[in-house]
Amino acid sequence: MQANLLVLGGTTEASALARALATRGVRATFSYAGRVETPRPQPIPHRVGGFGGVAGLARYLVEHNISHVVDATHPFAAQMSWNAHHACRDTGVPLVALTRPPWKAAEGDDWCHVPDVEAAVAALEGEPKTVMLALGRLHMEAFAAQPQHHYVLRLVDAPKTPPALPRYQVVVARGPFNVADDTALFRAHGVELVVCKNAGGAGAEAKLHAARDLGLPVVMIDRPQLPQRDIAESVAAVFDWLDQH
Ligand code: 3Y8
Ligand code: NAP
Repeated sequence: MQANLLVLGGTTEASALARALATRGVRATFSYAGRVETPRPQPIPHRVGGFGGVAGLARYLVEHNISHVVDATHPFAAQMSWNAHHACRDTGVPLVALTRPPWKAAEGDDWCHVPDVEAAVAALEGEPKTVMLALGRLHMEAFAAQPQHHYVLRLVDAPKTPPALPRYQVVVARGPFNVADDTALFRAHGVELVVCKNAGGAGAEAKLHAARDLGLPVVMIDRPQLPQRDIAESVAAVFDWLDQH
């Protein structure tokens, strides 16, 4: 069967895969949820928006004659990953996840691991601090439960409505980020603590090096539960998997 891939994107690795697929002339469609105003353009055809749950995705796979699905979404895009797992099981379309290993604390790191955003909020109990929330837009409102802090919010797009936090500063920026800029950012705002997700990958890890260099503690949110599926940890491994399926 002629390959016709669906790539569930939104990460650095997904974009690297799209470039490799374009170079090799493999037929593929790149999929965005439509979460940000101007998602990065891709060198292959793309679509934007949800599929309509498991049933909507299964219908899309059949109607578009998709031969393989590569789930290259962010490790915290758990709903999408579970939907892809179920839709591929229901339709028999082979599925592989292109993912990156979780970050591990190294010498000089001061991390406090928490299971989810709620636990990260609870971990901020205590004296007012300047806190870097490197979580994007979806979870920042939860931190209104700890109003004593001054929050530095890094967002991809300027917020349409002011965040419901008493004291904050918005920094509009999209990654991948680098250590020098993140170190300068933390210094400029007098950041004393960093809250982030264990995204893994190179596009978001600069803040961890900056935190280590500045001796800042990190509240690290561990990954959500993801389905059991084939895993590829590099673009090359995806092509090896495709050769076998
Ligand atoms: C829409 C599409 C690429 C992909 C680049 C990666 C790296 C830079 C670092 C910090 C952490 C955060 C956030 C982050 C990073 C990469 C990658 C990554 C973290 C874009 C993109 C889309 C999104 C969605 C966005 C979320 C938000 C999360 C910001 C494109 C730029 C915090 C995750 O405003 C919103 O609603 C933003 C929503 C989901 C998490 C959240 O809950 O707010 N990503 N990010 C995708 C879609 O529509 O399908 O324009 O590139 C992609 C990237 N963001 O090809 O170069 O590979 O992870 N994205 C986190 O890691 O915690 C920022 O600030 O230090
Ligand atoms: P999510 O919570 O797992 O998914 C919620 C719903 O959004 C899904 O059920 C699906 O809607 C739709 N969706 C998600 N990803 C999609 C995609 N790539 N293509 C089409 N529809 C998609 O997802 P999320 O955490 O909001 O992430 C959304 C996007 O941002 C993903 O592309 C992800 O890779 C990227 N991203 C997320 C994070 C993060 O921290 N969560 C970080 C970096 C990048 P239907 O059920 O209607 O199909």
